[in-house]
Amino acid sequence: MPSIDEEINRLQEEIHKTQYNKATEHHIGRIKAKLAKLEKTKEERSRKGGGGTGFFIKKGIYPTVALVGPPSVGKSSILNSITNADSRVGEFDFTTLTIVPGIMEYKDMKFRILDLPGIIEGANEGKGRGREVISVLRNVDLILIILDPFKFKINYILNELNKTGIRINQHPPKMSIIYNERGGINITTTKNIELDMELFSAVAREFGVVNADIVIRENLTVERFIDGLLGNRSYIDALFILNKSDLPEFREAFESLRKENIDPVPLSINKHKNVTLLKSKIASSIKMIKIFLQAPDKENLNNEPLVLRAGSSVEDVCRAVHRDFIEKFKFAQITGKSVKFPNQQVGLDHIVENGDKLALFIKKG
Ligand SMILES: Nc1nc2c(ncn2[C@@H]2O[C@H](COP(=O)(O)OP(=O)(O)O)[C@@H](O)[C@H]2O)c(=O)[nH]1
Ligand SMILES: [Mg+2]
Repeated sequence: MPSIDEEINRLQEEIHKTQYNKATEHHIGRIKAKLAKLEKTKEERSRKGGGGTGFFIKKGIYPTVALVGPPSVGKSSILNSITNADSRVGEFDFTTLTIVPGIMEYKDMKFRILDLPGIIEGANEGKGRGREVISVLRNVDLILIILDPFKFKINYILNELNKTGIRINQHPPKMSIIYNERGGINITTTKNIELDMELFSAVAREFGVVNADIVIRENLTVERFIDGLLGNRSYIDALFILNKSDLPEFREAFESLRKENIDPVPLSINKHKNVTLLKSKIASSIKMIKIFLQAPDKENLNNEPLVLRAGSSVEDVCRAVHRDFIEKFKFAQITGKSVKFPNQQVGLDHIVENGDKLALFIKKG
Protein backbone atom coordinates (compact mmCIF):
# COMPACT_ATOMS: atom_id res chain seq x y z
CA MET A 1 0.00 0.00 0.00
CA PRO A 2 1.31 3.48 -0.78
CA SER A 3 2.06 5.69 2.22
CA ILE A 4 -0.14 8.69 2.99
CA ASP A 5 2.54 11.04 1.65
CA GLU A 6 2.81 9.09 -1.61
CA GLU A 7 -0.95 9.11 -2.00
CA ILE A 8 -1.09 12.87 -1.29
CA ASN A 9 1.63 13.49 -3.87
CA ARG A 10 -0.14 11.34 -6.43
CA LEU A 11 -3.44 13.23 -5.98
CA GLN A 12 -1.70 16.60 -6.08
CA GLU A 13 -0.03 15.61 -9.33
CA GLU A 14 -3.33 14.48 -10.74
CA ILE A 15 -4.92 17.86 -9.96
CA HIS A 16 -1.89 19.56 -11.44
CA LYS A 17 -2.02 17.72 -14.75
CA THR A 18 -5.79 17.79 -15.17
CA GLN A 19 -6.92 20.83 -17.08
CA TYR A 20 -9.64 22.68 -15.20
CA ASN A 21 -12.85 23.10 -17.15
CA LYS A 22 -16.56 22.34 -16.88
CA ALA A 23 -16.01 18.72 -17.83
CA THR A 24 -13.29 18.04 -15.25
CA GLU A 25 -14.64 20.29 -12.47
CA HIS A 26 -16.47 17.43 -10.82
CA HIS A 27 -13.52 15.05 -11.02
CA ILE A 28 -11.14 17.65 -9.54
CA GLY A 29 -13.61 18.37 -6.76
CA ARG A 30 -13.64 14.69 -5.81
CA ILE A 31 -9.84 14.57 -5.74
CA LYS A 32 -9.72 17.67 -3.56
CA ALA A 33 -12.08 15.99 -1.11
CA LYS A 34 -9.87 12.88 -1.03
CA LEU A 35 -6.82 15.09 -0.50
CA ALA A 36 -8.43 16.97 2.38
CA LYS A 37 -9.33 13.65 3.98
CA LEU A 38 -5.78 12.34 3.70
CA GLU A 39 -4.36 15.59 5.11
CA LYS A 40 -6.74 15.21 8.04
CA THR A 41 -5.63 11.63 8.72
CA LYS A 42 -2.00 12.66 8.46
CA GLU A 43 -2.51 15.55 10.85
CA GLU A 44 -4.26 13.32 13.39
CA ARG A 45 -1.46 10.75 13.19
CA SER A 46 1.26 13.36 13.65
CA ARG A 47 -0.57 14.69 16.69
CA LYS A 48 -0.62 11.22 18.24
CA GLY A 49 3.05 10.75 17.40
CA GLY A 50 4.20 12.59 20.50
CA GLY A 51 6.10 15.83 20.30
CA GLY A 52 4.83 17.14 23.61
CA THR A 53 1.64 18.93 24.39
CA GLY A 54 2.80 22.16 22.81
CA PHE A 55 2.38 25.59 24.19
CA PHE A 56 -1.01 26.37 25.53
CA ILE A 57 -2.00 29.98 25.74
CA LYS A 58 -4.98 30.73 27.92
CA LYS A 59 -7.37 33.36 26.67
CA GLY A 60 -6.61 36.28 28.93
CA ILE A 61 -8.56 39.44 29.52
CA TYR A 62 -6.64 41.36 26.90
CA PRO A 63 -6.88 40.55 23.19
CA THR A 64 -3.93 38.46 22.05
CA VAL A 65 -1.84 39.32 19.01
CA ALA A 66 0.83 36.96 17.66
CA LEU A 67 3.92 37.98 15.72
CA VAL A 68 4.77 35.33 13.13
CA GLY A 69 7.12 35.15 10.20
CA PRO A 70 10.47 33.87 9.05
CA PRO A 71 13.50 34.14 11.36
CA SER A 72 15.40 37.46 11.62
CA VAL A 73 12.78 39.75 10.10
CA GLY A 74 12.58 41.76 13.33
CA LYS A 75 9.78 40.15 15.36
CA SER A 76 11.60 40.42 18.69
CA SER A 77 12.67 43.98 17.89
CA ILE A 78 9.02 44.87 17.25
CA LEU A 79 7.90 43.28 20.52
CA ASN A 80 10.54 45.21 22.45
CA SER A 81 9.55 48.44 20.77
CA ILE A 82 5.77 48.30 21.18
CA THR A 83 5.53 46.56 24.57
CA ASN A 84 7.19 46.50 27.98
CA ALA A 85 8.87 43.17 27.15
CA ASP A 86 12.51 42.35 26.62
CA SER A 87 12.95 39.66 23.99
CA ARG A 88 16.38 38.72 22.70
CA VAL A 89 17.32 40.30 19.39
CA GLY A 90 19.97 38.58 17.36
CA GLU A 91 21.87 38.41 14.12
CA PHE A 92 21.14 34.71 13.93
CA ASP A 93 18.01 32.81 13.06
CA PHE A 94 16.11 31.32 16.00
CA THR A 95 17.18 33.62 18.78
CA THR A 96 13.64 33.29 20.09
CA LEU A 97 13.19 29.72 21.24
CA THR A 98 10.16 30.15 23.44
CA ILE A 99 7.14 32.39 23.40
CA VAL A 100 7.80 35.82 24.88
CA PRO A 101 4.75 37.88 25.88
CA GLY A 102 4.49 41.63 26.34
CA ILE A 103 1.70 44.13 27.00
CA MET A 104 1.09 46.89 24.48
CA GLU A 105 -0.89 49.94 25.56
CA TYR A 106 -2.69 52.08 23.03
CA LYS A 107 -5.10 54.85 24.03
CA ASP A 108 -7.25 53.27 26.75
CA MET A 109 -6.68 49.70 25.55
CA LYS A 110 -4.26 46.95 26.37
CA PHE A 111 -3.18 44.08 24.15
CA ARG A 112 -1.10 41.01 24.84
CA ILE A 113 1.54 40.60 22.14
CA LEU A 114 3.34 37.27 21.70
CA ASP A 115 6.73 36.91 20.07
CA LEU A 116 6.91 33.42 18.58
CA PRO A 117 9.88 31.46 17.26
CA GLY A 118 10.29 31.91 13.50
CA ILE A 119 8.13 29.78 11.27
CA ILE A 120 10.07 27.77 8.76
CA GLU A 121 8.92 25.57 5.96
CA GLY A 122 7.53 22.27 7.17
CA ALA A 123 6.56 23.83 10.49
CA ASN A 124 3.27 22.02 10.30
CA GLU A 125 5.07 18.68 10.31
CA GLY A 126 6.91 19.60 13.45
CA LYS A 127 10.16 21.08 12.17
CA GLY A 128 11.61 23.99 14.13
CA ARG A 129 9.02 23.43 16.87
CA GLY A 130 6.66 24.75 14.28
CA ARG A 131 3.70 22.61 15.18
CA GLU A 132 3.67 23.89 18.74
CA VAL A 133 4.07 27.44 17.54
CA ILE A 134 1.24 27.14 15.10
CA SER A 135 -1.09 25.49 17.61
CA VAL A 136 -0.87 28.68 19.69
CA LEU A 137 -2.10 30.71 16.76
CA ARG A 138 -5.48 28.99 16.71
CA ASN A 139 -6.49 30.90 19.85
CA VAL A 140 -5.25 34.40 19.14
CA ASP A 141 -7.35 37.41 18.15
CA LEU A 142 -5.03 38.75 15.46
CA ILE A 143 -1.97 37.50 13.59
CA LEU A 144 0.74 39.89 12.46
CA ILE A 145 2.72 38.39 9.60
CA ILE A 146 6.12 40.07 9.74
CA LEU A 147 8.31 40.15 6.63
CA ASP A 148 11.47 41.98 5.59
CA PRO A 149 13.04 42.88 2.21
CA PHE A 150 14.94 39.57 2.11
CA LYS A 151 12.19 37.30 3.36
CA PHE A 152 8.86 38.28 1.93
CA LYS A 153 7.67 35.09 0.29
CA ILE A 154 4.37 34.57 2.00
CA ASN A 155 3.10 31.46 0.27
CA TYR A 156 4.80 28.99 2.53
CA ILE A 157 3.63 30.84 5.65
CA LEU A 158 0.06 30.85 4.36
CA ASN A 159 0.43 27.15 3.51
CA GLU A 160 1.64 26.29 6.99
CA LEU A 161 -1.25 28.18 8.56
CA ASN A 162 -3.69 26.60 6.15
CA LYS A 163 -2.52 23.05 6.87
CA THR A 164 -3.06 23.65 10.58
CA GLY A 165 -6.67 24.65 10.00
CA ILE A 166 -6.15 28.40 10.30
CA ARG A 167 -7.94 30.54 7.73
CA ILE A 168 -6.80 34.12 7.66
CA ASN A 169 -8.91 37.08 6.58
CA GLN A 170 -11.84 34.84 5.70
CA HIS A 171 -15.27 34.58 7.22
CA PRO A 172 -16.56 31.12 8.14
CA PRO A 173 -18.46 29.48 5.26
CA LYS A 174 -22.11 30.48 5.32
CA MET A 175 -23.66 27.05 5.63
CA SER A 176 -25.41 24.91 8.19
CA ILE A 177 -25.80 21.17 8.61
CA ILE A 178 -28.54 19.30 10.41
CA TYR A 179 -27.82 15.58 10.78
CA ASN A 180 -30.76 13.24 10.40
CA GLU A 181 -31.53 9.58 11.03
CA ARG A 182 -32.49 8.92 7.42
CA GLY A 183 -33.32 10.61 4.12
CA GLY A 184 -29.89 10.89 2.51
CA ILE A 185 -28.16 14.17 1.81
CA ASN A 186 -30.30 17.16 0.86
CA ILE A 187 -28.51 20.29 -0.16
CA THR A 188 -30.44 23.50 -0.63
CA THR A 189 -29.13 26.95 -1.38
CA THR A 190 -30.48 30.43 -0.94
CA LYS A 191 -31.27 32.31 -4.13
CA ASN A 192 -28.69 33.27 -6.78
CA ILE A 193 -26.32 30.55 -5.68
CA GLU A 194 -25.28 27.95 -8.20
CA LEU A 195 -23.42 24.91 -7.06
CA ASP A 196 -22.72 21.48 -8.50
CA MET A 197 -25.07 19.64 -6.14
CA GLU A 198 -23.96 16.22 -7.26
CA LEU A 199 -20.34 17.11 -6.54
CA PHE A 200 -21.12 18.63 -3.15
CA SER A 201 -23.19 15.59 -2.14
CA ALA A 202 -20.33 13.32 -3.19
CA VAL A 203 -17.85 15.40 -1.18
CA ALA A 204 -20.13 15.29 1.87
CA ARG A 205 -20.37 11.49 1.55
CA GLU A 206 -16.59 11.31 1.28
CA PHE A 207 -16.45 12.97 4.71
CA GLY A 208 -18.82 10.48 6.26
CA VAL A 209 -22.05 12.45 6.04
CA VAL A 210 -24.91 10.04 5.28
CA ASN A 211 -28.16 11.75 6.21
CA ALA A 212 -28.27 15.50 6.52
CA ASP A 213 -29.98 18.70 5.46
CA ILE A 214 -27.32 21.13 4.32
CA VAL A 215 -28.20 24.76 3.65
CA ILE A 216 -25.62 26.84 1.77
CA ARG A 217 -25.89 30.62 1.75
CA GLU A 218 -22.93 31.68 -0.39
CA ASN A 219 -21.08 30.55 -3.50
CA LEU A 220 -18.67 28.13 -1.87
CA THR A 221 -15.59 26.53 -3.34
CA VAL A 222 -15.11 22.83 -2.66
CA GLU A 223 -12.32 23.73 -0.21
CA ARG A 224 -14.55 26.04 1.81
CA PHE A 225 -17.37 23.51 1.72
CA ILE A 226 -15.00 20.94 3.24
CA ASP A 227 -13.97 23.50 5.89
CA GLY A 228 -17.63 23.92 6.73
CA LEU A 229 -18.17 20.16 6.92
CA LEU A 230 -15.18 19.65 9.22
CA GLY A 231 -16.21 22.64 11.33
CA ASN A 232 -12.90 22.85 13.21
CA ARG A 233 -11.21 25.70 11.40
CA SER A 234 -10.05 28.90 13.12
CA TYR A 235 -10.94 32.08 11.24
CA ILE A 236 -8.45 34.75 12.28
CA ASP A 237 -7.67 38.20 10.91
CA ALA A 238 -4.12 38.92 9.86
CA LEU A 239 -2.11 42.05 9.05
CA PHE A 240 1.00 42.01 6.88
CA ILE A 241 3.96 44.09 8.05
CA LEU A 242 7.05 44.78 5.95
CA ASN A 243 9.85 45.76 8.33
CA LYS A 244 13.25 47.37 7.65
CA SER A 245 11.92 50.19 5.41
CA ASP A 246 15.25 51.94 6.12
CA LEU A 247 17.06 49.53 3.80
CA PRO A 248 17.53 50.22 0.05
CA GLU A 249 16.08 46.79 -0.83
CA PHE A 250 12.77 47.75 0.76
CA ARG A 251 11.05 49.40 -2.21
CA GLU A 252 11.34 46.41 -4.52
CA ALA A 253 10.00 44.01 -1.91
CA PHE A 254 7.15 46.40 -1.10
CA GLU A 255 6.17 46.70 -4.76
CA SER A 256 6.26 42.98 -5.38
CA LEU A 257 3.95 42.35 -2.41
CA ARG A 258 1.58 45.01 -3.75
CA LYS A 259 1.53 43.15 -7.06
CA GLU A 260 0.26 40.09 -5.19
CA ASN A 261 -2.55 42.22 -3.75
CA ILE A 262 -0.96 42.30 -0.32
CA ASP A 263 -0.93 45.75 1.21
CA PRO A 264 1.75 45.57 3.89
CA VAL A 265 2.24 48.16 6.63
CA PRO A 266 5.71 49.64 5.98
CA LEU A 267 7.75 49.78 9.17
CA SER A 268 11.24 50.52 10.40
CA ILE A 269 11.79 49.55 13.99
CA ASN A 270 15.42 50.68 13.89
CA LYS A 271 14.50 54.19 12.69
CA HIS A 272 11.25 54.18 14.67
CA LYS A 273 9.12 54.86 11.59
CA ASN A 274 5.38 54.03 11.59
CA VAL A 275 5.43 52.47 15.05
CA THR A 276 2.33 54.43 16.11
CA LEU A 277 0.65 53.54 12.83
CA LEU A 278 1.31 49.87 13.57
CA LYS A 279 -0.23 50.21 17.04
CA SER A 280 -3.33 51.92 15.67
CA LYS A 281 -3.71 49.24 12.98
CA ILE A 282 -3.54 46.54 15.65
CA ALA A 283 -6.14 48.33 17.76
CA SER A 284 -8.54 48.90 14.87
CA SER A 285 -8.26 45.29 13.65
CA ILE A 286 -9.73 43.86 16.84
CA LYS A 287 -13.31 44.60 17.69
CA MET A 288 -13.47 46.05 21.19
CA ILE A 289 -16.35 47.13 23.42
CA LYS A 290 -16.67 49.47 26.40
CA ILE A 291 -18.47 48.46 29.58
CA PHE A 292 -19.45 50.93 32.31
CA LEU A 293 -19.31 49.57 35.84
CA GLN A 294 -21.86 50.71 38.37
CA ALA A 295 -22.06 50.26 42.12
CA PRO A 296 -24.86 47.90 43.26
CA ASP A 297 -27.05 50.97 44.06
CA LYS A 298 -26.54 52.01 40.36
CA GLU A 299 -24.44 54.99 41.34
CA ASN A 300 -22.10 55.47 38.40
CA LEU A 301 -18.60 54.59 39.46
CA ASN A 302 -16.22 57.32 38.45
CA ASN A 303 -13.95 54.85 36.73
CA GLU A 304 -12.80 54.72 33.15
CA PRO A 305 -14.89 52.32 31.08
CA LEU A 306 -13.62 48.77 30.89
CA VAL A 307 -12.37 47.98 27.39
CA LEU A 308 -12.77 44.32 26.43
CA ARG A 309 -12.82 42.32 23.25
CA ALA A 310 -16.20 41.93 21.56
CA GLY A 311 -17.94 38.73 22.61
CA SER A 312 -16.76 38.98 26.24
CA SER A 313 -18.94 37.50 28.97
CA VAL A 314 -19.82 38.70 32.47
CA GLU A 315 -17.14 36.24 33.61
CA ASP A 316 -14.56 38.14 31.52
CA VAL A 317 -15.73 41.39 33.13
CA CYS A 318 -15.29 39.86 36.60
CA ARG A 319 -11.82 38.64 35.72
CA ALA A 320 -10.87 42.11 34.50
CA VAL A 321 -12.13 43.76 37.70
CA HIS A 322 -10.74 41.49 40.40
CA ARG A 323 -9.57 37.91 40.41
CA ASP A 324 -11.75 37.02 43.45
CA PHE A 325 -14.94 38.17 41.76
CA ILE A 326 -15.64 35.00 39.82
CA GLU A 327 -15.59 32.87 42.95
CA LYS A 328 -17.64 35.37 44.95
CA PHE A 329 -20.05 36.15 42.12
CA LYS A 330 -23.77 36.13 42.93
CA PHE A 331 -25.27 37.83 39.86
CA ALA A 332 -24.95 40.92 37.70
CA GLN A 333 -27.52 43.53 36.71
CA ILE A 334 -27.21 45.03 33.28
CA THR A 335 -28.84 47.96 31.52
CA GLY A 336 -28.03 48.19 27.83
CA LYS A 337 -28.07 46.50 24.45
CA SER A 338 -27.33 42.98 25.66
CA VAL A 339 -30.55 42.73 27.74
CA LYS A 340 -34.28 43.15 27.17
CA PHE A 341 -35.10 45.47 30.10
CA PRO A 342 -33.15 47.75 32.49
CA ASN A 343 -31.39 46.15 35.46
CA GLN A 344 -31.93 42.68 34.07
CA GLN A 345 -30.30 40.02 36.19
CA VAL A 346 -27.78 37.81 34.40
CA GLY A 347 -25.21 35.11 35.14
CA LEU A 348 -21.52 34.62 34.41
CA ASP A 349 -21.93 33.33 30.87
CA HIS A 350 -24.07 36.24 29.65
CA ILE A 351 -22.40 38.02 26.69
CA VAL A 352 -22.11 41.77 27.20
CA GLU A 353 -22.36 44.41 24.50
CA ASN A 354 -20.84 47.79 23.78
CA GLY A 355 -22.14 50.49 26.13
CA ASP A 356 -23.66 48.11 28.69
CA LYS A 357 -23.88 49.43 32.25
CA LEU A 358 -23.16 46.63 34.66
CA ALA A 359 -23.40 46.21 38.43
CA LEU A 360 -21.75 43.18 40.03
CA PHE A 361 -23.23 41.59 43.13
CA ILE A 362 -20.80 39.46 45.09
CA LYS A 363 -20.88 37.38 48.24
CA LYS A 364 -19.56 39.10 51.34
CA GLY A 365 -16.43 37.91 53.14
N1 LIG B 1 17.84 47.65 9.10
C1 LIG B 1 16.98 47.21 10.00
N2 LIG B 1 17.28 46.13 10.75
C2 LIG B 1 16.39 45.69 11.65
C3 LIG B 1 15.12 46.35 11.83
N3 LIG B 1 14.43 45.68 12.78
C4 LIG B 1 15.24 44.65 13.20
N4 LIG B 1 16.42 44.66 12.53
C5 LIG B 1 17.56 43.73 12.70
O1 LIG B 1 17.22 42.43 12.25
C6 LIG B 1 17.89 41.43 13.01
C7 LIG B 1 16.92 40.40 13.53
O2 LIG B 1 16.06 41.01 14.47
P1 LIG B 1 15.18 40.17 15.49
O3 LIG B 1 14.27 41.14 16.19
O4 LIG B 1 16.03 39.30 16.36
O5 LIG B 1 14.35 39.26 14.47
P2 LIG B 1 13.45 37.96 14.76
O6 LIG B 1 14.29 36.77 14.52
O7 LIG B 1 12.33 38.05 13.74
O8 LIG B 1 12.94 38.06 16.16
C8 LIG B 1 18.63 42.19 14.12
O9 LIG B 1 19.96 42.33 13.75
C9 LIG B 1 17.91 43.53 14.18
O10 LIG B 1 18.75 44.56 14.65
C10 LIG B 1 14.83 47.51 11.02
O11 LIG B 1 13.78 48.15 11.10
N5 LIG B 1 15.79 47.87 10.12
MG1 LIG C 1 13.19 36.67 17.64
